[in-house]
Amino acid sequence: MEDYLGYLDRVKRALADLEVDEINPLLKGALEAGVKAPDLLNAMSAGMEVVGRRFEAGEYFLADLVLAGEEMKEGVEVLKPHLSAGDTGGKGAVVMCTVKGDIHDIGKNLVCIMLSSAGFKVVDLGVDVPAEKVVEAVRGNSAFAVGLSVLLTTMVGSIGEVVEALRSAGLRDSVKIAIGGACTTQELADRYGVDALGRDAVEAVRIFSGWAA
Ligand code: B12
Repeated sequence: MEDYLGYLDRVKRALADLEVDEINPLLKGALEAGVKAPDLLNAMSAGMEVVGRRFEAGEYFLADLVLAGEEMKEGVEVLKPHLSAGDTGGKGAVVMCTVKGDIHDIGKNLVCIMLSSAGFKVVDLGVDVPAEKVVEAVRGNSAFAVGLSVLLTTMVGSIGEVVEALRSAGLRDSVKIAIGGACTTQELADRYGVDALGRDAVEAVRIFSGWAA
């Protein structure tokens, strides 16, 4: 048990300290030792939070953030085969994206991975996505829900644009909408009339599973 937690702690610290060459061998070793992939994903996420705090404290710079983002992506590639439970997307389709004007995708990607390993068909539209693209994807995939990632306070208006576009297309009543990301609050969710706010990828799975039931 101590070993198990030890692995998680080392993964978290490797990401937080930007030890680029460490992370992949560490993840592989941990998987071989029987550490579960979702736990490793959470450990990386916790490491990323430390990176965010260090950036805010002026200890890290933008280049460090980019490096951490790359590290995170590479790590996720190692974990991916161990996360998807041979999923068939049987729980229904969810459209995910980062809203227009925002290019942060680390959190969104984590949510996508967790949702698809929970059995959803995830239609990931990427970053900086205009509202019309969301409408098209909902229609084209008969999606029952939309997940919007928003990290920039200046871009919260993009949430309203998606809600409005779905309403104009006559789809708002058949689709649930969740938001998440650093700058989202319950106040914001209420303001734009979205159905849920999720704090992390685990909560995202809980929210969408509740709607799929
Ligand atoms: C990494 C990072 C970057 C990287 C992004 C790399 C990438 N590929 O994503 C780079 C360097 C490119 C970047 C750029 C910028 N960034 Co930046 N960035 C960050 C940082 C440090 C971490 C974000 C992150 O990845 N967190 C880790 C992930 C795992 O967490 P998460 O995103 O919150 O996601 C989790 C949950 O929120 C939730 N979740 C997320 N989405 C969703 C969706 C749904 C539906 C649900 C249910 C849940 C959910 O689940 C996720 C997993 O647990 C944050 C600091 C912070 N505190 O967030 C600043 C931050 C978001 N950035 C900020 C800024 C200002 C910028 C820039 C404008 C900087 C600049 N001057 O150029 C640009 C923006 C460019 C643009 N147009 O988007 C500000 C935003 C301030 C604000 N409130 O508006 C922050 C808060 C930093 C700060 N304090 O100044 N950034």
